[in-house]
Amino acid sequence: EDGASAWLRYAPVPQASNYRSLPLSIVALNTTTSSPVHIAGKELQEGIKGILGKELSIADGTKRGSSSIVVGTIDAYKKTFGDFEEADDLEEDGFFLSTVGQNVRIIGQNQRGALYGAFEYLSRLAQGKFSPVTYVSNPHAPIRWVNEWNNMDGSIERGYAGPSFFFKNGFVVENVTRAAEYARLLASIRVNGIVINNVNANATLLSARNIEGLGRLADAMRPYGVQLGISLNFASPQTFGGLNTFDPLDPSVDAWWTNITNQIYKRVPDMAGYLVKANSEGQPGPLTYNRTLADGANMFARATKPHGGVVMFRAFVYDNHINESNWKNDRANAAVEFFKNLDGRFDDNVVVQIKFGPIDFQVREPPSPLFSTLHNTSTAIELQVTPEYLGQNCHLVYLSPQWKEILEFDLRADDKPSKVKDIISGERFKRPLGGSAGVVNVGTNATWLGSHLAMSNLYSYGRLAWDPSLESEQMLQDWIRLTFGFDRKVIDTITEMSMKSRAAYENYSGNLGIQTLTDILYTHFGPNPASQDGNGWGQWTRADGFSIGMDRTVKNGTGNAGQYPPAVARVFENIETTPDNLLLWFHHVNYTHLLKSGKTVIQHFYDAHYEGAATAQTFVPMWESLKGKIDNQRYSEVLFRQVFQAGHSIVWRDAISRFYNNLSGIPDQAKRVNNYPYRVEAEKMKLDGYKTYAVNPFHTASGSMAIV
Ligand code: BDP
Repeated sequence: EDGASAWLRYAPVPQASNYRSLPLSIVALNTTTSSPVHIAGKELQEGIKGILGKELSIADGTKRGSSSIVVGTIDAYKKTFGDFEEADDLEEDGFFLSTVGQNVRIIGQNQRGALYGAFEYLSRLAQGKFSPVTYVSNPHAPIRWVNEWNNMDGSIERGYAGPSFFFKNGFVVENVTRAAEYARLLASIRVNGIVINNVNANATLLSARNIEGLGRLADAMRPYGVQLGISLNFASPQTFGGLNTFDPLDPSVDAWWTNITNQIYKRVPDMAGYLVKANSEGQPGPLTYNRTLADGANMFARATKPHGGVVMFRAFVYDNHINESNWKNDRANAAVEFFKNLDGRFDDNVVVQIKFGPIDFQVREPPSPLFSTLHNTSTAIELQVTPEYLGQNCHLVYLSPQWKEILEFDLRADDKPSKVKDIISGERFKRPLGGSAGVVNVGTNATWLGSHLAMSNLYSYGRLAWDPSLESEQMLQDWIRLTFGFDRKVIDTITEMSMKSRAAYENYSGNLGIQTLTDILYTHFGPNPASQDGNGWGQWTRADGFSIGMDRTVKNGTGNAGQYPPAVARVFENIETTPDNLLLWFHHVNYTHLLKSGKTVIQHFYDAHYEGAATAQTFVPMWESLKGKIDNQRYSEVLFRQVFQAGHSIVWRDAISRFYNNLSGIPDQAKRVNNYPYRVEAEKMKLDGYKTYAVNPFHTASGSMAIV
């Protein structure tokens, strides 16, 4: 198996013969070929054939036989079969599923909901969950989108699974088959929107030829209830439209956007909306003209409003030339500083899309304080499914535990319960819109993400967007059964590896909230702690020979702790109450500072790195124990990645330990750092055709030498 069917394999279930009460036919209450309800009927037919080996006919009439699976919208159902009170609680996109009695009823609040219900029923069957159930399932939030950072030339920013299937050579692709397949995957996890191009957007997306292409893509994804959205380049009226300005308050600019928006909606009448990255990392924006971010966002809001579109305006606004010499400067403060005075000044169809932490998808961050600052503005959380700073799918890192940590965090706004999940749903501050955006970056590689095991992240992203109260392990095991089957050992082993994976990665990369410590200048992949300081990007560690960490206290530091509501601010302001895993995020301490565990910071660094790398070694034999229980292709492709991770975790371990050992001059109590008795250094071997090479940074190879 090459992974292309992901969790929709519809593999036969062993206990299928126990399921005697399967209805005899499928009744889809919509006969239009490209309607989601019709698609749901087809999906049920195909799925049941695979899972239970039974061919069901699809009845095109409106009559329910003596035993059938009925799928349709609540309105269509009532029209055909009369009143139906059981589904009165349905909300937008929600569904009712009942498998009690002779008939299975899958009733959506809308067509999309009916399709979600069909996927839910199939997921139950595929997991051997045959017992009768009746329930309504409604979404936690209306916006459940993915962002795909695809470039027009076909490359993907921070994508690790090959080139784009949306764009090639500057244009939307002709063949949209894979886009439709992806929409099907997304529908099965109840994602309802997709922004297909990079937030660092290219204005040529707005050409007539590309608008036609957007129409093609939207047509391919619409049957799955997935609405298309696009990222915009703020300067388009000037760079693409030929105006001499892109000032959002200039009437000609406003008119230009209205006109282009109308053209797009003419071809894509149900377009989800726009995503905008402005005044961030060199991107143009309203600040160029001394206009506010709200002025910028509202310009797009006005253009999309008549069409029912939303504007996702990113809170990731900062200048990447921050002056490091000023101790008070802090990139983590930027979002609140830029947005706090704009609360209530955004139009109703604007949603501020906030990265989960104050910096940038690091292995551990506190939640962004902006979630608790905006009370009169709709917000969404931005998560990264593509693990840019977390091993780029060459390492196994199951991300759901990290996301849950943020979603369940209680920010105590106005001293009232204020979990992030309830803020982004709109519930806490009574906002009409809100939800999640996951940066996924699938590519043409058959596995979608470049790694079979990484698909648990996409799966759980969609499920959490629908229901953030789900447990990480429960979602993971659903995914394992659907992806690899029922073997107990397979389920237990992949569960154990995945549930240990985030802690392992954190242990051998950046500890105690110091951030991931990847190379910061572009790749964001391997270890390079030195690169964090001495640049304008603001992901600083402020490490010197004696001490380390960003002092973000109000008392002595950058004041960031004070951006949180008082109850939370107190915890982070005080070194005693700050949890160890965020110590260096909020405080600057000596390497000899004692943690709550009784260890010094530096010894914790050493120990954690050895522990994390040791855990990564165990993933290899654990995976090998599944040989013969998983098809050969997926078995060997995963093994390849696990072997790589095992090796790379040692590179991480040694690089970080050596770097801080060198900087602090404090030895490892266990005498492991710089002492590798069993290691054969490549440069010491007899070299035939190779030359030695002094690596930079020095700590990324033992002995600081490599061969090339
Ligand atoms: C950074 C990524 C960069 C993105 C940026 C963003 O390295 O590629 O453009 O985030 O989210 O983490 O805009």
